[in-house]
Amino acid sequence: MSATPVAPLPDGVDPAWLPPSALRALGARRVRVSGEGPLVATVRGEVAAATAEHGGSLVTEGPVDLALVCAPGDPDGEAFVVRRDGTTTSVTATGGAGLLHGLHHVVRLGEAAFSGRWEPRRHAPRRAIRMLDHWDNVDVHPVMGQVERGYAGGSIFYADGAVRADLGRVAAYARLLGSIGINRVCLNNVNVHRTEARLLTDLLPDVVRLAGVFRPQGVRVHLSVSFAAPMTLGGLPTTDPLDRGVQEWWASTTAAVYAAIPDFGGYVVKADSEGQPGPFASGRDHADGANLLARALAPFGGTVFWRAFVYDHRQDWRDRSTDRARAAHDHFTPLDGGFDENVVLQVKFGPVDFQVREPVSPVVAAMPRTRLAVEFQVTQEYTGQQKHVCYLVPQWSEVLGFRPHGDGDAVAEIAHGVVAVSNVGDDPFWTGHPLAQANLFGFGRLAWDDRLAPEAVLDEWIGLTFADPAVRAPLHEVMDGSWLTYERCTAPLGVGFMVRPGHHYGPDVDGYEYTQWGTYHFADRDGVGVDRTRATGTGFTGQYPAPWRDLYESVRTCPDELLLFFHHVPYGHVLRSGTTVIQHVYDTHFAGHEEVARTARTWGALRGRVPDRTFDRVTELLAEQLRCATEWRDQVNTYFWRKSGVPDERGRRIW
Ligand code: GCW
Repeated sequence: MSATPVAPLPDGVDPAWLPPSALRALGARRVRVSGEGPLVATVRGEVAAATAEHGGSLVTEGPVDLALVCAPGDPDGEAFVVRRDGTTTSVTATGGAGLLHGLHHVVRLGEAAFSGRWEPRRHAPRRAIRMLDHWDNVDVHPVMGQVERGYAGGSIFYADGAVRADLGRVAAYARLLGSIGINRVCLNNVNVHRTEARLLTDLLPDVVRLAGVFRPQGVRVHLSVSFAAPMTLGGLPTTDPLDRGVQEWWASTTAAVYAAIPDFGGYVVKADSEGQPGPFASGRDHADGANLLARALAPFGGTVFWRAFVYDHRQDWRDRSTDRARAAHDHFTPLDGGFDENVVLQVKFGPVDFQVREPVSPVVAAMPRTRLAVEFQVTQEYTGQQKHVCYLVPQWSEVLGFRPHGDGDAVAEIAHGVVAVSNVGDDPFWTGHPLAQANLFGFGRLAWDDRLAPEAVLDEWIGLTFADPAVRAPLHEVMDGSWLTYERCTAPLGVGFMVRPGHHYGPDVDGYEYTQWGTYHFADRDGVGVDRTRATGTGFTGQYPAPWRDLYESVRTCPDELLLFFHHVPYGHVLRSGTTVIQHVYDTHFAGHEEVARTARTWGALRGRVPDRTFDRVTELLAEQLRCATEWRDQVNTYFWRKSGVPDERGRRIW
């Protein structure tokens, strides 16, 4: 009856949503854990620690309050059944992973797991692929730092040019991920630099150590690989996917990985994108490229996650015929049906780049014969960089619930997986902003079940994280609507960007307007927005099936929040809401600023109710958020007032 002790939290590190208090209800009970295997040992370790802390006991016989039973059946099963008979609650699963998920289900229920009568219920994840990608570099990159788009310090995996000797922090992270049902992690940046490429070869023994830390939590590890590796690491003269030597190199390299890590998950590839090498160099397409790696992985059950983020990043802003939003669909839909079974095409949720508001990528509906994963950013590159409160679960929930064909399946049902870029670093709070922990938690919960309501997910997070029930209502006030507040403060009506090029923080209305990146708003004295219609624009609306192709095409039916993504309209254009575009810009920026000010006041009342250092950190960051909201308000309003000459009808101060 083995038990794996719970990894101790390194000194000074915040317990996130698993402080000892979160396990109080379970820890006060008599609990039995039956079954064997590494994940059952993890469950037993959790129960041993919780009962030792809270006065209950881990027993092997006699009556119990909670029975956690790993029964014969599919050992890889992730589902569990929870029931209550008389005074005993039981969780039954056929696999260790299912039992671990069941344990954490009970933890989330708290006292409710041990009272009342309820019907037995089976819980199963809505999809098998629930993954976090880390954009961590081994070395500190001169421009991007150690974690690309990381806002929580350095990497928890790497330090001083190598995998850390002490993986205690990683063990604590793995436990957090296991508790929310994340089952795959990619360990390095999709932009694969020189040292990081070697994780696949001579640095592999260190990857073995990392895999060993994630395994007891049911998480398989992946590596981002460079498509050029046969040349850069293997010394071959080509990377051509149809070349025998290249195929053999990938086959033998991959076999060596599996010899060391039998449950290795597979590869993640960013190819022919933003300077990363890919199959285009040999005149091949992305199916050739993806299948090359898929065939190397297939004998071992591995998967290649091939990113669809392919576009021209050296565009001429004068060229109105190229539309970055079109790129993924243009490149990939002709290849539908050409990808091997173990390829997952990883598609960013929107057609451009993780903006606060974008339509759902048309690729999702257009590749029925390809396995797809939808990619989100938990890291807040464009949503406040973990300096601002921005609870993103409502955004992800909306995307996953979107029905590309009007009726029929939602994105959540079409996609085989959901993947997100992690927001974690070596910051004591894990995520820089303590409240950004809710995004990490929420991503896992939504990946498991996209039908969960964002407020309910937040409620779970609050209940686990904070011992004082009085914080619940104010925290909902601070967080529930924070994504929409963020949208009001920043680029209006789906037009996107308006951030400072490079670091992407703070307002800079024209920052990207004359760049090569393909992200423009086209504001002039008469109007603003990008014409992506079939009638007069780039034709992007035509990438959607009915009804959206027509709903987006017409200014009368296009949803307000996406109007400027699809249309260039005069400032006086009247939105479906009844206000003009220009007045909407003013109103939302004044409102967003006021909402941030109110948030700061609501938070201020929590002093003494949350841990002091959490209180202080959030308070400090809210001051920065308010400063930034002021800057956004004044720059955006002033910019559009100067362009349009239309005054605010309420006469508020514009500069
Ligand atoms: O959002 C953009 C980021 C890049 C990132 C790229 C990608 C890893 O600005 O930093 O590179 O997307 O998703 O590949």
